[in-house]
Amino acid sequence: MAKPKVVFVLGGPGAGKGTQCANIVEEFGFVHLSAGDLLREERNKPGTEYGEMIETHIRNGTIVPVEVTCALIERAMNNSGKDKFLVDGFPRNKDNLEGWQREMEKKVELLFVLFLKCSEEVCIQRCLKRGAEGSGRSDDNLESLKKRIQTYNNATMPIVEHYKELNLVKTLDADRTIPEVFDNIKEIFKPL
Ligand code: UP5
Ligand code: MG
Repeated sequence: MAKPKVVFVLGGPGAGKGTQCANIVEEFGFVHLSAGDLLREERNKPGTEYGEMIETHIRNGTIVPVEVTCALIERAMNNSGKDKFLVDGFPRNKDNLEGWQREMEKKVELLFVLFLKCSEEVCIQRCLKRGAEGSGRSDDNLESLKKRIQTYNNATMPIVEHYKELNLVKTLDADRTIPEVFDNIKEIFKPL
């Protein structure tokens, strides 16, 4: 059997990863797995041993140990019964990358990394707006956002650079409108 196909979707907080993944699902039939959504879901499960640990990381914009995140991603892949995945917001640091390489790299085919490049100001404004509109996310506040941006610059950008060296990164200007960004995305996904 062919290996499942994976596209990593990376970009700063509020870059539009979730929004564009939803568009890709609709038009190209991928399954969307947001690592952040999987962690929030796990956090909210009654009786989970990880709830507090996950919430502390989310509020502080730091990154949950890969053993937890990678297991959630693998389980969601297996439970879906599908074979094309958008893995959104992962891998975001060296620990994530190494854990993925240990556990998953041989089991899947990584097609490419979709990198939504977005300016810090735009990222912050979008998340603050979402918070003001009642997202309920405990990290959509200025204090958490500053930490999320810092982690993104210090820990996640080196992962993007790692994949750039492997010629696997497709970069998009994500400061633009949702349909403008998606037009570019379509050009990338159509030939697949
Ligand atoms: N919006 C989107 N696109 C727009 C556009 N082009 N123009 C105008 N508005 C646009 O979008 C954010 C908001 O902006 C929405 O209101 C949207 O309508 C609007 P969204 O699509 O949600 O952006 P996204 O990039 O998905 O932003 P998100 O906040 O989800 O990104 P983060 O990477 O910060 O959040 P994530 O959920 O991935 O992670 C949260 C935390 O979980 C992390 O900080 C970390 O603590 C933890 N985590 C881990 O520890 N490990 C992981 O592997 C993953 C997460
Ligand atoms: Mg998201």
